Amino acid sequence: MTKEEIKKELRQRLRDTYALELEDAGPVELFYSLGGLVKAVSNEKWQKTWKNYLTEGQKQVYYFSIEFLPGKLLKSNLLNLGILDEVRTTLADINVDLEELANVEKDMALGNGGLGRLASCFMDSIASCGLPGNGNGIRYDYGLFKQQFMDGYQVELPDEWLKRGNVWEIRRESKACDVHLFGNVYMKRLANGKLEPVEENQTTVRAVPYDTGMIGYQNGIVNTMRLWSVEIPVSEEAKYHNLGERRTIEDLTAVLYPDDSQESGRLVRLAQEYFFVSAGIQSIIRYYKKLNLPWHSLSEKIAIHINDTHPAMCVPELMRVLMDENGLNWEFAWDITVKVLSYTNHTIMAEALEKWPVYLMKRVVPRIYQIIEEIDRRYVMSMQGIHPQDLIQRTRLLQNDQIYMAHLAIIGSHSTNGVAKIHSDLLKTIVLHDFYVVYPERFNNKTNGIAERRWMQLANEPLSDVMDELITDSWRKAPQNLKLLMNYQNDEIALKKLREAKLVKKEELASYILETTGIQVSPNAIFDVQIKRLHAYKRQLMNLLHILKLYFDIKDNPEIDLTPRVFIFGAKAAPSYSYAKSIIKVINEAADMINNDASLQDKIKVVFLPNYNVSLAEKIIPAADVSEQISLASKEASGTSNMKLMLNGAVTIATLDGANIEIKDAVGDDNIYIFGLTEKEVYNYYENQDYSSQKIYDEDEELQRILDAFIDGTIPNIEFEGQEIYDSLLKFNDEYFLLRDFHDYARAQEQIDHDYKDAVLWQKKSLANIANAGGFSADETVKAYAEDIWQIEPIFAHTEKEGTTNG
Ligand code: CR1
Repeated sequence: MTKEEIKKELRQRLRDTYALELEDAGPVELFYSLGGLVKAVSNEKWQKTWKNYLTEGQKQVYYFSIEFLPGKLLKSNLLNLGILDEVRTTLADINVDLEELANVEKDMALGNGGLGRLASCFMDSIASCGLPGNGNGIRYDYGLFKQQFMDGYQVELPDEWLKRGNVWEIRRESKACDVHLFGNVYMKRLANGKLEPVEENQTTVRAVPYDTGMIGYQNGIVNTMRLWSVEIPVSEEAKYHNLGERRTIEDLTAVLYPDDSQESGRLVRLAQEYFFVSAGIQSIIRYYKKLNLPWHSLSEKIAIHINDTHPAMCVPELMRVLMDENGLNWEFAWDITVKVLSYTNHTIMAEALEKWPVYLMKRVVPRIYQIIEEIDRRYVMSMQGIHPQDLIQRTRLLQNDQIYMAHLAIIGSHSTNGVAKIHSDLLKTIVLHDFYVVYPERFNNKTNGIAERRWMQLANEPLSDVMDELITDSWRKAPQNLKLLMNYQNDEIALKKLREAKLVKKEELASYILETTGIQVSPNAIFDVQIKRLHAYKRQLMNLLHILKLYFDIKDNPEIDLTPRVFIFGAKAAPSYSYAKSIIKVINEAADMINNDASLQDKIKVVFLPNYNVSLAEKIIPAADVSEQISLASKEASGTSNMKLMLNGAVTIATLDGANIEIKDAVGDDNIYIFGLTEKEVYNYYENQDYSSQKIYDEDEELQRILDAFIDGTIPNIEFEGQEIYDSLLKFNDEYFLLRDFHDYARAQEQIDHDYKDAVLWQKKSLANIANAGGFSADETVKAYAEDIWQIEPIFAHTEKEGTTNG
């Protein structure tokens, strides 16, 4: 598209939709008009892509996830379509700033954290690698809550992301389907002697899909993310003349459960899970039937991925559709189901491993429960004589009137993977060891990855420009090529350029901090960043303990030689997770105390930025010098902010946990700061039960002073929260070993303080991090899924073989 064409199109759209001339339009009208234009450009490719999949009979994967966190899409779509620069300069010609338009868009925040963002990085990478893959999820009316602080407390406001409408989606009413909930089911004997399930008194809801194009990076591919929204079917409307009853149905897809740690136990959540699973499976089978192939070929055309256990009902639902709706027998349907499905585990935290009470499952999806019971019965039967009784009992689906959803996903699929090497090993050796004994061939590792396009090309243009200059722009298509940067490790001019690029982003963040919080920070200070969900195991509190240590150090010795540091936090706490909310409150109060104490001479500052989300991450990450990855070893399955921060040249301070270990291997010991207990040492404590935080406290004056600050009035306004935290660390024996790891953490921090003073030394470390981040590209991750688990091929490879080109 030429500049003139872009202008002409924009003018036309502004007139048609808003009755406005270009000159009179505001950012909102301009954003929607530009969005419409972008959509028109990508729709053509979208249509070609899906028609191509259909005619070529390509095997496709469907990635089922209850969360997707795409963030804003305007710039990402422009980048991937290859028209970002043209559009930016065209707008500049008419005195419009693309950034201002981009800011109009609301973040699509249909997820809580890492799991949802991973799903969206995968969508970007799947399309960018030319892989035939689609997302399947829920179109929540309200995304993750908007976080504000009032008197230091987190308050949760509704996220009205759809208020102005969503330019990217297409409502596809013709692809809607019915989903049945509740009622009862019994088995009826037919004339031929067969048993057939009869379902009665069900509630039927309509699942309407909204499709969003997932645009590949400059390759002509546009895949589909399909999100389902609930509606009352026209045929049922009369039943819901009562407005209250209407609402109960419409509420099914109203909100995202803002809780990634505790299973909410709510009926609506279970109904949500079944809703998007059933709609997704039905639409896939409808598509498959168009291909006119025998059932045994299903697994050659379709792969379905279960992202964490929330979509685990894919197992019984696919069985139901194959048997009840298409007449297949159990054995045949089971064989197909296992071949089609695969599952990723994202956590070993017990509270996040879903278990549903039998009574609830029976009530919400009675037929699905029947199938689950039968899967359980057959599993137990098939293992008799092969495995010991106690193992069979531990691995079955039904235990203590509960359904173990991870067991369902493992038994009903052909692949179970963890998300980093250590995590996958822990699954095999400890958490899912019994299953590893039963199905060793099903277990594998796929270390998480990130979409460099968003986290470097879009989020950090100054750094991207330096890259182009130093190593040419080949890294934009092939992130592995970032490695070439290693050639500049001893090039002082290159190092200086990298430092200057970082400074630009630090200045931008400093202005943002001033605007949003009123806190003045110096871009010359170390920007030390911890951004992730607020959770005890992630140990934001240990970060605070160290900040308090520095506070006392300065108080005791105002002349102390500290490199000025700004500690930056971004984190939302689940609304029901009161301990996490208390941590937010104490960090905010400590921040106030520190930021307003002139005697500290700005040596340390603490900033808790509200409403951490994808867009805020794009502001913080490029400005970070230090990346805090300090979870208790064994608890963080992988982490992905660690990869994004590394890519942007932050140096990591970390425990040997999740993907930190692989980051350490990639950058080398000199370019990362490792501290703390190892996973083995943690498990030793569990085994020997000999950890005593009280003992550590009693023998350690420094820790006494720091912990006492929570209850002796040193930190103001935290009478309740301070006591709660103090008790968690002493009375309740410090579940995540903060006191045990504290001094080693402080030692590593002191080393950072020291090393940062040597600008060249530091910049070398930073460079090594950028250069070695290519290995954590989600492109590599999804290619590994495609080859090992889904058995799907890129469309290019396919079309090349056929000798055709692809537009
Ligand atoms: C893990 O805690 C991981 C992401 C994506 C999270 C985090 O370490 O990077 O998944 N797990 O794999 C999760 O949200 C419900 O579980």
